[in-house]
Formats: sequence, structure tokens, C-alpha cells
Amino acid sequence: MTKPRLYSGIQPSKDSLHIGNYTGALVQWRALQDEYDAFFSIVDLHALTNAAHDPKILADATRGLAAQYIAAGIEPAKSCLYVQSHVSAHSELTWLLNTITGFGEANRMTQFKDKSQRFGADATTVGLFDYPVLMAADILLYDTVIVPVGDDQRQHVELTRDLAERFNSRFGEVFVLPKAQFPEEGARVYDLQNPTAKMSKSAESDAGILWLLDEPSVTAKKIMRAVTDTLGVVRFDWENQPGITNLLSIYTALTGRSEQEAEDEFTGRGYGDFKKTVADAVVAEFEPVRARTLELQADPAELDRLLAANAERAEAIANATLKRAQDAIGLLPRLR
Ligand code: AQP
Repeated sequence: MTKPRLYSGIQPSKDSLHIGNYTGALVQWRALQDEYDAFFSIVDLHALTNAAHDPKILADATRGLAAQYIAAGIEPAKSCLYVQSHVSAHSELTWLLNTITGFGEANRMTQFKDKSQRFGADATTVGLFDYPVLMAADILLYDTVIVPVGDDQRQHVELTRDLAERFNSRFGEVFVLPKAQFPEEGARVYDLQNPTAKMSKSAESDAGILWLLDEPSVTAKKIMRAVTDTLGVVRFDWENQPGITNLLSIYTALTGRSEQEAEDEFTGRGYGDFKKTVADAVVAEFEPVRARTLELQADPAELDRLLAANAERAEAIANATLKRAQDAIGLLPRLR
């Protein structure tokens, strides 16, 4: 029996993932790859919308992200791991979907609002505005049933469903309606220095971000310096203790402990002791992933071969869906 399809991706907008990408996306991906026919894309076209995009580092970051996927447990023998720009159907379907997307609905996307505010008027592009439509094309091309993502992508997956429904009702049944899936813990990790703001690769300061490829001593130092409060109690309370709660949430996501178990473990213990335990857990999780990433990056030709083979597999599926969409929308088929 064929397995239901799963699709997700991460932008190679930096040379390392952060812990939010790890707990929000990769940990779920790893757990779901047996149950689903999984496609994990390195969404480099999305990375072009970033204010800090640098053409000199994008190709290396793309390969490096493939290495991090594998090092974190995505198995190339089971899952299709490929680069978005290697499959041109992503860009082509985006255009078709653009023509049925309302300006108003795209304008309601909170991630666009946040990022455009952070980037400023000069760096806010039509590409950034169109990011959710490209993401819809990514998902719909693969007849995706489930999209495992962090909480920040909830609205984008809802837009994807709306576009699929609209297209199907206007032009005939072409797309499968996907559903987002969020992890129980670690669905939203906040910046350690500003624990009410999402941890983000494109944040201005590095001090609040736990990079997967940071040296262990740097990781530990960032956690020991994380912003907390003066209440002196380790408990889940996003409203009054966002810093402590963020660290607790990272801890439960990585150790599999329940919220209650984690709170009980730290009853009567000071913040320094608590932070040290969280730092040890993060370092223990990241260290083998970091070491394996560095090993894989030492053989770029092998990574490129793997990505090329997987692009072919992805392309066959994506092109078939694109053709259905082109036919349904009424474009004249090209004679072959
Ligand atoms: N802070 C977060 N907590 C939990 N999950 C997160 N994700 C991102 N940040 C957090 C999840 O990681 C996946 C890939 O994200 P992306 O790089 O494609 O885009 P993003 O959501 O815009 O991530 P960043 O880190 O904020 O990147 P930049 O700054 O480059 O845009 C998604 O599943 C996302 O939910």
C-alpha cells in the first residue's frame, strides 16, 4: 500500500539551523518519515526573499542544510531530500496560484507583516510578499496530506488549503488538501534575549539564538546568559515568566519529559542550576548532530550527487501535478 505524502522544508538563509527549526520541524520530520512518503525540501527560492541574502554563501548554505537534515536523522534511503530550485515546477505553479490569490488575503499574513517591519521598506520585496504562495505551490505539487511545521507556519498552511479549495472549485479537482501538524513541545521557541519574540535566523543579534552548529561552550554560555526574571520559581508561565518558560519548553522538547515532570525536577532549585541542566541537555542533543554535519560537509560532491538524484524523483511528481493544473486552468498544451 502506498503511504500518504508528507512535505516540509527549511530555508538555507544561514549556514546553521537554530533550535527552533530543530524542535519545530526536524524532530517531527525524523519521527514521521517511516509512516509517510516524505519530501523534505531545502527551500532556497524562499531564502532569496531574505533581506540579508548573500549570493556568495547561498550554495554552500544549501548543501550545508542538506548535511544538517541527514545529521539530524533524515534518512536519504527513506525520504526524498532535494533542493527547491532544482525543480522548476515550484516557480511555475506559484504563478498560477498568484492569479487566484487575493491581495487582501496575502496582506493579512502576519509573517510578512513582522518581516517587512524588521527589514524596512527598501528590503521588503514583492518576493517576500509572495512567499506564502510559493509555499502553497511547494506543498500542493506533491499531493501532500500532512505538513509538519512549527507554529509560525500555521497561517501559511491555512492559506495553502484555501487556495487549493478555490482552485479545485473553479477549475476542477486538481489538488489534495493538506493539513499542518505541530509538535507537542517546541512548536515555538523564543529568542533567549527577547523571550517574547520568535527565535529567527534573520534576527539582528546572535546572543539569543542557539545555532545547531555552535561550539558546545558557546551554546552553554548563551543559555547561562538567557534573560529570566526575579521570581525565583521554575514553572510554565508564558505570561509572567517567558524566559524561564522558554527554557523549560526547550528542555521538555529535547528530553521528552512532560511539563509537570520538568517543573517537579526543578522545584526548589535556583536558576543557575536550572540553566546548567538545560545547557547540558542542549549540548548532548546537538553535539553528535554537529559532528556528523561536519563529516558530511567534508564530501560536497557526494551531497551534490544525492541531491541531483532526489531532484529527479521530486521533479517527476511535481511536473505531473503542474500539468494537471495547467490543463485545468485552460492553458494550451504544448505538442511533444
Ligand atoms: N522559533 C521557532 N520555533 C519553532 N519552530 C520554528 N521554525 C522556525 N522558527 C521557529 C520552524 O522551522 C521551519 C523552517 O523555517 P524556515 O527557515 O523555512 O522559515 P522561518 O519560519 O521564517 O524560520 P526562521 O528561523 O525565522 O528563518 P528566517 O529568519 O530565515 O525567516 C518551519 O517549520 C518553522 O515553523
